[in-house]
Amino acid sequence: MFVIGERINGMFDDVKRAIQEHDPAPIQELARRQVAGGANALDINVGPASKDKLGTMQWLVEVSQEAVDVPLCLDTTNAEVMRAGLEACEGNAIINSTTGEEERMAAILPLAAEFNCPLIGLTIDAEGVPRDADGRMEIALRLVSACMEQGISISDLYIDAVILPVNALQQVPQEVLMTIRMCKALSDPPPNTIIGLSNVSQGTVYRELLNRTCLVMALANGLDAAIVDPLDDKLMEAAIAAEVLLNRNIYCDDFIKAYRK
Ligand code: THG
Repeated sequence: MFVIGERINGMFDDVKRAIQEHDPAPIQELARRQVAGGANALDINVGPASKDKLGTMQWLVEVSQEAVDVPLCLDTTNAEVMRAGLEACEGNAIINSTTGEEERMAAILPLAAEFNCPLIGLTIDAEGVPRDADGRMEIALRLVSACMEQGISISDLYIDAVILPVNALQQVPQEVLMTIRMCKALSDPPPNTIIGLSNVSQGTVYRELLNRTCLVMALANGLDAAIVDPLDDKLMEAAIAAEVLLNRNIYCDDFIKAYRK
């Protein structure tokens, strides 16, 4: 599984405070700890409260890449903020994200082509998140077609079936799991699949238990990547164990130690 660390997000109080105080230390500490915990990339999201979203995105990119060497996953719906983040990236970037709406794809897809980077496509359109897997697949197909038209390789596309809090709509996780499975038959080669895992447990008790159970189920359905909290040891260990059981990693007796750096 390709692990994208979720913690550099202005929705967290510690990150919000660091942004307000313009203090790079907490951001860089989170960057290092997430990579040490197994993150292959870091999500960068300025958060809902940020006034100067463009400047904050650039600053978060600059301070994060001083601390670590992994790709940064730029998490914004705003094309100008996305471009500013991409221009600030010295290394590889991932675009997070576009929806399947025409105007959104028209603004974001050319950036993926110009900066030659992977792209996350949410199965959301003007009506929002579809009720079931079929609705999500319709939008996924639109995203695949649009990428083909723009000359973006489908192996650079990550379809996000949009997991939502299970306490709000309990049937969502199974529709997401089915979408993940169905994506593998969408094209040849198929797009990759991803979820923003922690959404599933927002506002619930036993958050970590729901998160790691959901992640294992998603992996069993073919999930390729996830935006997760890599500081959650039990989550990371469950993912490693699942990948051994799914024959995605070669088995060895001390596999947890072997796979965690
Ligand atoms: N898909 C894609 N990108 C995404 C998401 C997605 N980016 C954002 C989000 N969803 C994934 N990241 C998070 C980060 C934090 C939380 C959930 C998802 C979270 N935060 C606490 C909360 O809301 O309760 C914050 C409170 C706190 O602990 O301080 O749960 O789906 N492509």
